Amino acid sequence: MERTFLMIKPDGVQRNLVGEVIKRLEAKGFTLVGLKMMKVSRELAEKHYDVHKERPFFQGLVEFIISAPVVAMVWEGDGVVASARKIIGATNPLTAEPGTIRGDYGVSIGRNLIHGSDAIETAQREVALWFKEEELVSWELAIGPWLYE
Ligand code: DAT
Ligand code: MG
Repeated sequence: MERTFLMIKPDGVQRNLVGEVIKRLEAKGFTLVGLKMMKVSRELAEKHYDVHKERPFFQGLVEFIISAPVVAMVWEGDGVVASARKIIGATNPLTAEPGTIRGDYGVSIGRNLIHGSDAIETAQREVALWFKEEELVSWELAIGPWLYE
């Protein structure tokens, strides 16, 4: 089953949006299979954002991610990688559509509340980077037949 990695960034935690984010993904019908609050180490933040290491915002981004706790999550479901990106919205909250998390709650690109894996291969890498296998719980939604034909 497809899985994606989502992280509520320090601003999302400080703004008390943890419940709101989880609510949206749960209500959609995806399954939460991993969840932990953590202070992120510099090493992990740098690895996570490795693709951006040459960008001018990289250092500030890493400092921000390690500045306060985050909530790391793994969600499961058919098409969850792309669908979660839609629920999250565009990178810049000012252009993100209303109805998306960033579109509803954010005003600046450096405070866009949440991270979501951008492709299936990225998701596999990020899930493995953030979670140990034993921290992930496979379980079946009892309402499965009411979600999937
Ligand atoms: P996304 O988080 O939508 O996948 P990304 O991978 O392009 O976006 O960038 C990772 C994060 O880096 C993004 O969530 C916020 C920050 N960021 C991106 N572009 C930025 C910019 N021009 N200025 C400041 N921060 C930026
Ligand atoms: Mg990205």
